[in-house]
Amino acid sequence: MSSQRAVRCSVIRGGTSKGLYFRDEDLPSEISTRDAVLLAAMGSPDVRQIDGMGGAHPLTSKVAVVRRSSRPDADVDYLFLQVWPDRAEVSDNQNCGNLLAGVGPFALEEGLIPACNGTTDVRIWMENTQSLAVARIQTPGGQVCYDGDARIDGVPGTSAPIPIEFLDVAGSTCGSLLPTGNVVDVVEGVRVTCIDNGMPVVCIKAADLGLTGYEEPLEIEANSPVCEKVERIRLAAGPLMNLGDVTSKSVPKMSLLAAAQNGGAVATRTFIPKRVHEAIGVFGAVSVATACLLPGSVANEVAGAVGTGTITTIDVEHPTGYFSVTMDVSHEDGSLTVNSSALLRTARLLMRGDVFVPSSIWESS
Ligand code: NQM
Repeated sequence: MSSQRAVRCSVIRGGTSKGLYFRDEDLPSEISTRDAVLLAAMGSPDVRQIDGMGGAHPLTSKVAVVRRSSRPDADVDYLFLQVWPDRAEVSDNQNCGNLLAGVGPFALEEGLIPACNGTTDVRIWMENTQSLAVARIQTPGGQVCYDGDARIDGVPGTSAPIPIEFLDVAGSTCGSLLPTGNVVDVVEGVRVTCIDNGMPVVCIKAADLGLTGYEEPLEIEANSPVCEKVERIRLAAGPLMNLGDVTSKSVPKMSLLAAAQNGGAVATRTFIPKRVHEAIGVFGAVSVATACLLPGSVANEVAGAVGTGTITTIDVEHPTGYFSVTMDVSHEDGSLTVNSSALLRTARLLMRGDVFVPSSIWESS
């Protein structure tokens, strides 16, 4: 028997992240063995992930597991798994809207669903948050096309556009859009807005932590007093947001807000939750954009009067540009209902083949 086992997978850049995409049937069904295989595939735990495929950052140490869906309203099921670079842990407690962008192309390339001539709408059941997304993939002649003129900040060049729509992500992790029941809470002496429109996020004014909100991510990561304060707020906010003890969880994300600098609604620096994002996560941006529309929220105080119409586009600024979220909302008696959200991503298939893991790990179960 060979000492290494080949596991079929693809490497795809999805939005501003990158990960390994597996068909569900190609991974062990037993979860602890599956996680051991994924840790070995990525080279975790090791800050450099030198013995695996991971890119030594949470944004490049991600996994998508995809299968044909048995749901009548979906084509495929997508499970997102975060493989931590520096610890032997694989977690399913958050969704990832960036890897989501690669799910449609992967499903089509793998023949899990047929492609139309022109564009193909792929209905994706997001298992982590038990909610649906529809991604429109360019498929001229029935082939996935990656070339195009769509540009997203945080990725060089241009690619084929992948518009994605969400109908029902409000409260998908915490149970409600405002999980604490309040628009504003005071946590560890700091005013915050806790929100979940696809991702649990705590919005904080950067100025309340002594920052401008325009610092570079590495500069913020080097500021230990700020990082410690943000983590204390996160640990206290977790149970208030129905997330329980979040010590070793990747949620909630912590978004520090300041007045927009480049014509957007708000500027962000987002802890995910220990590293500071070079951009902002997809559902992170959707949640911050929603908070901007919420009268009385910390984000609304920073953003001012934005998006007064029913269908409105909010540009969330981040360290490498901005992220546009288009939202269909209704306001009634000061409360906000989100009917749908839509945004643009791109993706590109980078590699298809086998990743090798020690056979002993696969056989460990
Ligand atoms: O919020 C980073 C990313 C993400 C997740 C994060 C994401 C999302 O940029 O939907 O996309 O962990 O916040 O990929």
